[in-house]
Amino acid sequence: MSDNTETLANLGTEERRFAPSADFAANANLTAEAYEEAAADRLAFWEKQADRLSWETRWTQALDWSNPPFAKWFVGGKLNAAYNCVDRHVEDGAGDKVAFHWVGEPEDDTRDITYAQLKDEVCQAANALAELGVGTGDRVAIYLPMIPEAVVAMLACARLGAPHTVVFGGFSAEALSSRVLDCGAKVIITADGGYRRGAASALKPAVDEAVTKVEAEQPGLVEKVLVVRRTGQDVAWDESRDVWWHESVGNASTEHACEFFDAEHPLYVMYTSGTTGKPKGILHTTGGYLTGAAYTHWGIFDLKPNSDVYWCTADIGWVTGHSYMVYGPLANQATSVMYEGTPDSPHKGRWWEIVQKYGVTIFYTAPTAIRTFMKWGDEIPNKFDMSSLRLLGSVGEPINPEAYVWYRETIGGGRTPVVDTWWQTETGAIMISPLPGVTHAKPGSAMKAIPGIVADVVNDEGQSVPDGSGGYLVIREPWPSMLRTLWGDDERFKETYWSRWEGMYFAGDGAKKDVDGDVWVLGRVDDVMNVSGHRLSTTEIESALVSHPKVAEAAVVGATDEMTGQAVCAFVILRESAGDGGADIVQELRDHVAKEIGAIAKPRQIMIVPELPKTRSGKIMRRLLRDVAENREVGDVTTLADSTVMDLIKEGAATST
Ligand code: 6R9
Repeated sequence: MSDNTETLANLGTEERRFAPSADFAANANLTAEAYEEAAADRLAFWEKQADRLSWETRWTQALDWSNPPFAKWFVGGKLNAAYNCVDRHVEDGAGDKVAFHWVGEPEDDTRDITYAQLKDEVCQAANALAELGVGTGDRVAIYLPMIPEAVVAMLACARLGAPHTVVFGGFSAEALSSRVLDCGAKVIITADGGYRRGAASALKPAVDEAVTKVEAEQPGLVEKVLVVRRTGQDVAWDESRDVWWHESVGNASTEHACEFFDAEHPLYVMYTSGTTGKPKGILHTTGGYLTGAAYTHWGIFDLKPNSDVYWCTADIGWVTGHSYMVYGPLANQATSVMYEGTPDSPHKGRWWEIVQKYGVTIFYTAPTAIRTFMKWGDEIPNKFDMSSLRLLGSVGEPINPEAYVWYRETIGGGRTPVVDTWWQTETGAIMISPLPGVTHAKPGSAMKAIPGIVADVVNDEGQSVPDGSGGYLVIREPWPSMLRTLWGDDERFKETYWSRWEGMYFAGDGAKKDVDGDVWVLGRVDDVMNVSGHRLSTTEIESALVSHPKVAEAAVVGATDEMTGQAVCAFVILRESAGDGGADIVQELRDHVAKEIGAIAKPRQIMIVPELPKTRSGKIMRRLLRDVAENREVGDVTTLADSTVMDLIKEGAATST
């Protein structure tokens, strides 16, 4: 990436800065001193963070890095993750405190769950799972909608030392079976169905199909399927295998003595989605992971456990749902909102209505959602009182500066810091982010590695690039919540993340350091296009397009081009207020990109489309757009949240180029 400095120079010239208010800064959990403290003695800093947890046996060594890249953190320490998330808060007298305000998709279907109730349910589920034969080290697959039982199931597994693998409820039977086979899960926890956009949709048939597939490959692997009755719809039933949750968990004792496990005991396996090839089972272990989740949730979200109401909109089947809906907030004794449905059901103001009703103070979502709300227009959020909000977060993709500013102004009322948090399934917890009480944030930049993390941007040779240049984003030192390996595949772990440069973790993102040394994540390196020998970032052009007042959302891909190597192809969703954009919309947008970035970045082709293809975790699947741009048969769409969008896009593309 050494030849790209001239084009990348356009990114990061953002002049706007958003500083926290004096009041926010004065009361912030994390202060600027933390950078110095961590730089002076990184391991001591992490040991201090590990002290946020309750340990049955204290560790003897903070880090064992004698066999890199296989790290051991808090060596010799013993703890139980579920105890840390639930029991200890009840023991501390917080049993009556609400852990979750659960909001079901049907409007009157809500439930407040206190820490004491959560403890009882987790104990019951742990007893029931033990009864079904789940012991320490056994794997359990969880395939559930966003209902409280999903959290209970995860914590019950953690309590037993049985690593869970949560599979997003929208994934197919195929995806479920491949994950069950890969990690060898003996029990699957599921539901009859869930609610989506006002209707019950079945889940159990996908599990039945998955079990049939698993049986064909590894007979007898799946011993039991534990089924939550959520919708009451009819289900096929296998008497020898299927067990109702309300019968087994419902009748189990609320007393369960927990065992304490080694800090490095596996906590969960999370499969990464959206890419081709066999899914990668990212393994997280107990002590380090929980330390990372608790520390970042406390520091980056500035959590005040006795006054905040925190809401992370991620699905539990995604790593963000693990670290910032379950483990981080519960370890910190937070009160959270958990919502089952989609943002537009039964109306497009549902999220803001929930913010108003529960007085949400901290809100964490993804850029794709923010851009969708931008498209729907300000009138919708403006109808609700959201003055309780004091901090906003973003994760999952680079956030375009315009979306950032809209989020801060329209949702945050111009008062809330916005933390743009960069991290990955593999990193377990936030790595690069503004500190909400310290950083003068730039819209579009994740800013700096948080205290305790040593990140850098390097060139092809692995050398640190100077400020003002682009390259590859790497992490130079191990950190507690790092993945420990890929489930059952140490070689692939080494090869995938650690082989490019000696001693550095690299997981595929390109980034730029601006003149101040702040980091701008450019997206996956395979999203970096090469047009006539110039490297252009898809994100940079998308941001330019989104900064046009008629544009709500844009996705850019590099399509093979005989003349230029790659050519820029853009797919654009217009804001509702822009109507059809007018007869000259394509020319107008091309000129706008030329003005914002330079003629080199002018899209060869701009297609006005009604939707973009996204994975269930909200990432745009550029691979599919590339198929359209290159006039190819569209490839595998099984990981799309809605597989019909490709038809809409192809129609749109045919009429608008
Ligand atoms: C947490 C999560 C990881 C990839 C990552 C990067 C992209 C995430 C980002 C971001 C720019 C941010 N990403 N956060 N890019 N700015 N704030 O999303 O995990 O699903 O594993 O995705 O997402 O490309 O490499 P995961």
